[in-house]
Amino acid sequence: MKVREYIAETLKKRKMHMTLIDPAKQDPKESGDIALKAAKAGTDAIMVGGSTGITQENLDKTVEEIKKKTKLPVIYFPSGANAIARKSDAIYFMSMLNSRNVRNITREHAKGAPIIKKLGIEPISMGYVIVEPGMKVGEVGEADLVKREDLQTVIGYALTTEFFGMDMLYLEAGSGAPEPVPSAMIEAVRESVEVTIVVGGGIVTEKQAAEVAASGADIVVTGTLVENGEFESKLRRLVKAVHGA
Ligand code: 1GP
Repeated sequence: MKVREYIAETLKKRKMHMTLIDPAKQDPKESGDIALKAAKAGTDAIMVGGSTGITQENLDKTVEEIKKKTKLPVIYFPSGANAIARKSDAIYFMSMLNSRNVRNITREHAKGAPIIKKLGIEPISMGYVIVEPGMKVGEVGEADLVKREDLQTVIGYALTTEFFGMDMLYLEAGSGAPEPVPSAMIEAVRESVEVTIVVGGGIVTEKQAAEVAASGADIVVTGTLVENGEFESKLRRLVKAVHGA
C-alpha cells in the first residue's frame, strides 16, 4: 500500500501522530533506537529531516537504521535537493508557500523531482506554511512568517494549497517553538479547506497535542520531545490523546 493510501485509510478511523527524527541531532543508530521507542509508543509514521546539517550520508544511514528497527512508513521531510532519502517510503514534496526565496517554493523541487522519479519514491504533495515564531526553519527558509492572529493570511495559503491540488497542508510553528500553532488558526483553516492538515512545532504535552487535534489537525507532529532522553511514556500518552481526539 502506498503511504498516501495508508494515511487516508487511517484518517478514516482516527487522527494520526508522526514522529520527526532529525539525522543531524544524533548518530544513525540512536535514531533507530528513537524510532523503535516511538513505534512502541504508538506513533503512526516516522518523518526524517531537519533544517540544517543534513548530508546524503547521515540521511541514508539514519533511514537505514530506522528501517532496521521498525516497519512504520518512513517519510522524508526535506530541506532541499542537496540530499534525497533514497530508502524512504515517501517524500513530502513540499512547497514553502510563504518563503521569499523561490528556491524554497519551486526551484529545489525542479532539481529534486527527476531524482525522485528515477528512484521511484512516492511524492506526497504539500503546502508548507510557517507561522510565528517560525524558529530555525522560518529563518533559513526566509519565510514571511504568518502572524499568530492573522487568520485571513493563513486561510489564503490554505486555499492556495487546496486550489493547487496538493494533498496536504502543514502548519509549522518551527521546531522547539515555545507554543504550538494557535487553536483559533487551526480551527479557521479546518473550516476553510478539505485537505489533510498537518500541524507541528512546539507540541510537547498531551494537552497541547489533544488541543491541536481537536482544533482540526488530522496529523500531529512532534520532534523535540524524542530528542531528550527518556520519552516513551510521555509520548505514549501524547499519541493516545491524538488518537482519541
Ligand atoms: C518541526 O514541526 C516539527 O518541523 C516538529 O517540531 O521539534 O517542536 O516538535 P518540534
